[in-house]
Amino acid sequence: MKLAPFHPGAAPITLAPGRWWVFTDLHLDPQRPEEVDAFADRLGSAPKDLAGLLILGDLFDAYLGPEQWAQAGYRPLVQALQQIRGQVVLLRGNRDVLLEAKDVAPEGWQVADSALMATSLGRLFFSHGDQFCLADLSYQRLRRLLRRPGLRWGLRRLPWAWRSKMARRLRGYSQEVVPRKPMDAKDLILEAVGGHLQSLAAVGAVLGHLHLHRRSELAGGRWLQLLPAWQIDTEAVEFHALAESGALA
Ligand SMILES: [Mn+2]
Repeated sequence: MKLAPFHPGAAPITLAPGRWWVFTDLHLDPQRPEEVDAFADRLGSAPKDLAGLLILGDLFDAYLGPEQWAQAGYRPLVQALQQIRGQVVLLRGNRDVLLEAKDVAPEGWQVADSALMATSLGRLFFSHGDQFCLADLSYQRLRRLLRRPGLRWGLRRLPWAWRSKMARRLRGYSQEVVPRKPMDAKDLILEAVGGHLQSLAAVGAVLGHLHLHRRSELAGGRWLQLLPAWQIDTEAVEFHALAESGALA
């Protein structure tokens, strides 16, 4: 099987100690306001002592640019994020690949591609996960293209209507009807996940993207946990972060 080369991308950020709430693949869209409201309500029940909220990508069904945060349909989401007392960390998915740190910096929220957390289990790696889907060669080509700064700069400056049309084309018909259907897991290369964990001295990876709930054991006692796509009744997955010991880089 021919595989695309793995690109680790920017270095992961490190998550602060304390309780973290994790969600992935919400695919929120103002066309489905009941879902935006349901997620906002869920965030409204966040514990007061939360260290942070971590979204593993695809918060949006499509992120077209910073204007989106001001859209009326997303107001409940924005207000709920503003109420979170801890940090808000948004990891980029393939549907919100155009998200930039500066878009949410005024709110004090962070944007990254991946994050590390020290836990009692060992160090955990969090990311969207599409970077490991190396058997999908055409997708990996598109993914690299969409991460070129010049192209991103240009796309973000296209008229809004053009960007909306492009997003609809990229989604395709079936995805539009079933936005969170499970994806083909054979594209995810477990060896690439294991190798990346080893390079980060991490024991486990927690990823989304495939919309599957699945645990895989990897070489060297390492493991991969895939989290399923959010649904209206999905509760947060909670992790407890410890302070990184001096021994960890
Ligand atoms: Mn995805």
